[in-house]
Amino acid sequence: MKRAFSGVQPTGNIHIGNYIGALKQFVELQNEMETVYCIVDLHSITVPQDPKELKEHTLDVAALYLSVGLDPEKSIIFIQSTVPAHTELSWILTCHSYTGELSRMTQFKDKSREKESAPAGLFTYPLLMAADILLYDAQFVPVGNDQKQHIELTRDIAERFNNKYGETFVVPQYKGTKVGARIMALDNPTNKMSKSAENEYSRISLLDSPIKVKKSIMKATTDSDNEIKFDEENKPGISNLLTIYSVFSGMEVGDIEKKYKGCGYGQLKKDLVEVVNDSLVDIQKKYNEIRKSEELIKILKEGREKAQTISQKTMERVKSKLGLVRF
Ligand code: AQP
Repeated sequence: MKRAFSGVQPTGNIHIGNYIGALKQFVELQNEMETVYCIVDLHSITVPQDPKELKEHTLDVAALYLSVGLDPEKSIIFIQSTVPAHTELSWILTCHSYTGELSRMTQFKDKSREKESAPAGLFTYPLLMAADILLYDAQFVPVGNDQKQHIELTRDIAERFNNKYGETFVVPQYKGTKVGARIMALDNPTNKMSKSAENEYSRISLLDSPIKVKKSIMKATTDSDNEIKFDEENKPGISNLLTIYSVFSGMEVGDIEKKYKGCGYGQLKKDLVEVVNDSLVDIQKKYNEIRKSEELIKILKEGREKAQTISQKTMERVKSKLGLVRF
């Protein structure tokens, strides 16, 4: 049986980029293979977090996992910091990787730019991510394409370890979605949509009100020629809106282009508001039911038990390969 592993940081409201690039794939994969999904709270503390907000956001993400369609009968769902093997393996991998390869990670360069001194955790973050994945013998990692470089690093580390100590880790593969592996910011379609961007209208969060969705889409930056055509290089704004339309409506981009031939951007944007709001209504309804329920904690506890069982087996294998005394 094949297995997929992935996670999302509880750093704020999950946006439609996270949904399209990652969560939507999580749900689809549940029916194809074993799936293990966590809320990566330890990743989020690589930058300062408010403790109260972190707690709330962690449970928010867990509730959103369930609201978008993750089924605890099919997927293991848990909080990263409740399974100690993640940090344990992370240290072992830190001792088997090089500062040179970590210095090449573009996300580290982006996030540490303009900082006089960056937290060490921001630098070693890809090793915690490698540990997350390798603990579960995952063949596939469904993520947005901003994470591709981290998966490559995970592969390199796993192969290096296997070559040195004999077969230990499954070497994982990046699994990207065909449409929407990188959703762009609405106010600047040359940047990726991001939770931490200052302008709240640059993104649509899954818990946004219909009015906020409308404002964000109607304000979205497009070009001036008013032709509805998918051309990421020359028309990134309208191409991004077409991608979002396609994912939420289930229509092919080509069919959307045909539908709006001769129409202006205003019409497309107006209809897109409706398409997105229709989908968010269902997610938000489920979210409001689940978020405060006791069921949520029960699911996370059960997920933790299952994750412990799998990760402990991997740790035993790794420790015995390394010559760490076991009794
Ligand atoms: N714009 C995006 N398009 C497609 N996929 C995306 N992902 C993130 N942004 C986009 C994917 O969402 C998953 C969860 O991301 P994360 O929470 O681990 O952190 P991130 O990638 O750093 O997401 P953000 O929203 O951009 O947060 P901040 O602003 O805090 O950095 C991952 O699979 C990611 O690829």
